Amino acid sequence: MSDIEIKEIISNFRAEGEFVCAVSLSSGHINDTSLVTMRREGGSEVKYILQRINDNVFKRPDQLMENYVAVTGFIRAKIEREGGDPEREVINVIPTVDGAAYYRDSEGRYWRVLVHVTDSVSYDKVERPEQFYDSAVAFGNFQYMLRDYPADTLHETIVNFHNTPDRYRQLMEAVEGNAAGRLDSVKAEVDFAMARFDFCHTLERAHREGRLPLRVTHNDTKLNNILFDAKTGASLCVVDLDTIMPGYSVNDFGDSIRFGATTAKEDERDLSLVKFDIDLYELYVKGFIEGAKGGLTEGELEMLPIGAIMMTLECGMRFLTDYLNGDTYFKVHREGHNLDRCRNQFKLVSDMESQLDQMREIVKKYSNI
Ligand code: GN1
Ligand code: MG
Repeated sequence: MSDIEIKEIISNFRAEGEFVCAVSLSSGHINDTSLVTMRREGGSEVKYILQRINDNVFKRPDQLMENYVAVTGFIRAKIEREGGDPEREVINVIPTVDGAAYYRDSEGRYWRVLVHVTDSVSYDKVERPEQFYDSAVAFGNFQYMLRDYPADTLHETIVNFHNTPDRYRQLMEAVEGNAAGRLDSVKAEVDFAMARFDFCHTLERAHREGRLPLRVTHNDTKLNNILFDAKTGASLCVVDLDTIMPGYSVNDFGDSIRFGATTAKEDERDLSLVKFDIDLYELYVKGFIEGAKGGLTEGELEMLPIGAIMMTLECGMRFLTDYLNGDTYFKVHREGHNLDRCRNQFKLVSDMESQLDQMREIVKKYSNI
């Protein structure tokens, strides 16, 4: 997007200062994000995050922003009460000049502006083990902070988002449709998923049987959705709140393990470099349980390892589905990108399955189940 376009869009928000420049940030798979620099009178600079909300993925951006504002407001009030720093420990939404949470341009596109947290960084891969531990405490604490949030007032921004049986069904539909004509090249991956049809139902079953409660969950707990302080290295806040919905805590746990407890990035093609890292898993278990401050039930603790396998399998199936559909959902940056991501995730699933007993032992070590 051009600077001129960005300048015009941001002028509709209560952002301070005059537009200086914008750079595009490309790590997300869904929304388009730019970092915009503005200059205040007097010369000091202030930075904002401008995002175009992907309304192909999020059908109701208005509801999404309603969740966003309500949840960040709820967290901010708690931080203020506890004497924290509400500028750095929670994301702040800049309203439009009319006081709305998002702006709709003449082409019908949806935009939002967030305050950029100064001197903050995020990581696509664990660089130091402590980062992963800190992110675990942060996500565990996020769960804890929202424990008394009225979950039934939240909109379901993507229906059935982490409903694994439904993701399986979507995969079978994509296999059936073979829209991009790629089915022949992914027989092994489809078989891999089909062999786990029954497993896909494990969490839904546990929920029906009363062993897994519904919580307010983040649903995209990747390491790169945590901001760290660039100077001290401490974790600051949880970002990317688009998919906050009622869900299972074990899935929030599991998505972090999928993305972080591995020896390679999510799209590494050389599978000999992709291994489940059980030491990082252990660090995360410790941090998540600590961060949740005793708030997890016995059933939840027992099912943490299953959550890890489930989220990894589900994500792999989603990548495979998108590959079969012709890459219509996730942003791709090279030929076969979604298939590479799928194979990477399935390799991790196999690793975790073979270490399930150890994964369970580790949970026992840090909890009293
Ligand atoms: C997407 O937008 P981003 O990159 O944080 C996706 C997640 C996937 C993830 C895989 C709304 O997250 O569910 O786990 O890619 N978000 C949505 O990296 O589908
Ligand atoms: Mg993200």
